[in-house]
Amino acid sequence: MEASGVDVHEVELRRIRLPLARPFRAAHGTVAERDVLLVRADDGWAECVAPNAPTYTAEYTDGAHHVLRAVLIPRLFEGRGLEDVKGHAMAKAALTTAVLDDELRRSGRTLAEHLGVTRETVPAGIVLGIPDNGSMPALLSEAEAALAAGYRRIKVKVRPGWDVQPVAALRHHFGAPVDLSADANGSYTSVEDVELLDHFGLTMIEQPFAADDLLSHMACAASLSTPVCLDESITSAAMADAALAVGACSIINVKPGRVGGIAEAVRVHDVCVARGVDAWVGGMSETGLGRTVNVALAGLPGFRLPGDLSASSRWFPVDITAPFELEDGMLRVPKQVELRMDVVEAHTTSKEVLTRG
Ligand code: NPG
Repeated sequence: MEASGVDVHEVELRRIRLPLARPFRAAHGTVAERDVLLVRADDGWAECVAPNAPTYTAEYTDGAHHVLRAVLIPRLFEGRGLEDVKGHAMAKAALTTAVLDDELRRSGRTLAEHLGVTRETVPAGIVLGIPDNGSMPALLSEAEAALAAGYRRIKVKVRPGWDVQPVAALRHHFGAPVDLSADANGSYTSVEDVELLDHFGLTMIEQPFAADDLLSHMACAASLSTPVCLDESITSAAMADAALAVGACSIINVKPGRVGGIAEAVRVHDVCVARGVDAWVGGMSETGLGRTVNVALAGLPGFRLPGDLSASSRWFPVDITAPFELEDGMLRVPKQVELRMDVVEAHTTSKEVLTRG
């Protein structure tokens, strides 16, 4: 499953700046454009999902760029594994995914084929950020447009002070059948505050407490009837197994970048299947390149809930691949994806190539 990279001759690190369709605000900050690090290993490409700033987890674009250049790529060229390097999951994921993409291109296979995915489409879900000035009409009209577009699930970003009111408004406005979740990105410090969200028939409450606060998640999962989902806390298959074993959550959000690559993401999926719990694929406002990985992965049978998998236009007016589009609330599992090199070039802010030997 893990790509070896023994044959890779050169690795390119390219930074591009892509404006978002509109600023996105969550408990971990506001982003108006993405500073994306693209990694090319010979003919294979991957997107490093590290955000601009280290406010979601510790990783961020400049840090990932540095560790790739100074540590990970030299190790790849020396034929040493990346396992001895602690942390830096998103940087490792980008490099191993680029190497895998190179191997798949050479063997003419798609990522879905590599993963054994046979589903042709996966359900799409959308995330609504915290609107400017906490405007409720703005939130409701965004949700309205999302449902009209066919999204199968709505997730709303919450934080203390922006929680009960938006969740109640969405539930009241759209009624019980709408699949609604809330994501706190670790912004709560008391179980009582999270309990206020327990009366709206949410499909889940995601990551109410800090990533390392498993005890509060256990207390929360025990006291709420709404299922608790973990995102930032789940850094590996072992953590997923542990969090489920101690009852810190009953649903897991899987992001290949957050867990260190596609192979580990599959292992997290397998842990969820073995424990019979629901899982879904998260998103990090990826370009079409990262979205390709997420949508293919979401085709695995254990991903039974709609993920944070949106049409490209939700995030980018101009994307670096052909855009993903909704088809009756579903996204098509991609075949081979080509980069639009003219768009990549037009948005490039830096480029460097490291060569073996
Ligand atoms: O649909 O791609 C998407 C974005 C989903 O809200 C989303 N992601 O906290 O999970 C998150 C959040 C995120 C975005 C995290 C960017 C980090 C970076």
